[in-house]
Amino acid sequence: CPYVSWLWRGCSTKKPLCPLISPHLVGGVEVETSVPAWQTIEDNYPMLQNGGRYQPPDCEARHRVALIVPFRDRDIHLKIFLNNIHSFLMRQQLDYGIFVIDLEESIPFNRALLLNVGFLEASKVHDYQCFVFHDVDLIPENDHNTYSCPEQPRHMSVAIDKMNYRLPYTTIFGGVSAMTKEQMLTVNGYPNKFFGWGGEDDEMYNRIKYHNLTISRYTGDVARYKMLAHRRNQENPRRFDLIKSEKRQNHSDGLSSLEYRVIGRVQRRLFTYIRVSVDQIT
Ligand code: UDH
Ligand code: NGS
Repeated sequence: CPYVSWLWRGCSTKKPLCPLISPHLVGGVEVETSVPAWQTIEDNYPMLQNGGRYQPPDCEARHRVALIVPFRDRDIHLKIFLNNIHSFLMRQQLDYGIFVIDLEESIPFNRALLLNVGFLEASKVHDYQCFVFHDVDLIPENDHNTYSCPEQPRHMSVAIDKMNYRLPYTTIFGGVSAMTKEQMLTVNGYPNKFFGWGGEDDEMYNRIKYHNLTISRYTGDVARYKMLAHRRNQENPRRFDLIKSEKRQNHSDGLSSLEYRVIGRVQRRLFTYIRVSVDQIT
């Protein structure tokens, strides 16, 4: 703290607020699809704190954002995702952390439950205001697609290359979506009972609507994503019945009824890894 400023104004170490529009944005970005070694990716990001956390060095971020990635056995996708997403988020001058949430393999995959776990676990380590629920196979192609949370829940993966950059249906809320802490608490998070593929995002859409919220979106020229190749997982044959029964029960299964055990937690340079187990809920 310079002597003169200390004498006249008191010394403050507080950084100025980051500008409304980051000067580091470049617009369209070429997705890097090579699959480097873990060490190589880590070496690309010496500025990260352990657990995949970052704050802009020269200004106070306007948004504190946790990225929650549901995960099972997609290491190649995870490497490509992290190798691209860190530089993308840094250019947006966010205070962010990346949380990769995995489920014990004896239990059928449950994307929605893992998103709830990620929300709760990330909230324990930092005062995140905004949660971006992010499939590992979607890589953003334009950094004007700001990872922040507006007034209404935001569906972010509007235009995906594999879908000819068209929205498949207007109420879709899967892929990548952002909600504030308050919105997540209002809707009681995601449902916990959707084991297997499909329906959990439609159920979240129903919750959003039930609570008089609406979905917001950036335009498709900005909210563009590349989808990494993978096979379709086993569909959950019960998903339509589950959606109906959630409606009957006023969407009450969620954060408030979630029970899980953390069976592994590792703070890696590029992300926080949390592995959980649950009893299969019917
Ligand atoms: N996930 C895993 N492992 C799994 C299943 C799901 O990590 O075994 C996670 C991952 O973050 C993934 C997300 O859950 O991105 C959603 O699962 P998904 O990618 O299987 O579901 P999606 O609806 O599948 O994206 C669309 C199938 C498109 C197939 C196109 C074939 N050409
Ligand atoms: C719907 C699923 C959603 C899923 C979406 C993906 O049919 O969970 O497909 O659409 N809903 C149900 O199965 C009830 S896609 O992007 O592949 O066109 O997210």
